[in-house]
Amino acid sequence: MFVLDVSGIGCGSCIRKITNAIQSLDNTATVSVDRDTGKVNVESNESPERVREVVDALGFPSEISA
Ligand SMILES: [Cu+2]
Repeated sequence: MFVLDVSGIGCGSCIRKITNAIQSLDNTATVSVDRDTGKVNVESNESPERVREVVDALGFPSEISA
């Protein structure tokens, strides 16, 4: 499991977009988004950097959480 710090999550539609994008990269991924903190927990065999790029490309600036 890894965590991304994601900016700009405003509503449920943002959460769906992010979840769908990660799951189209890895359809076995489990994604859980905390809108208040911007923390996105990801269970995936994809690398954190790859997932971060996908989220970033959607227009949500993101960092891999330390
Ligand atoms: Cu939104």
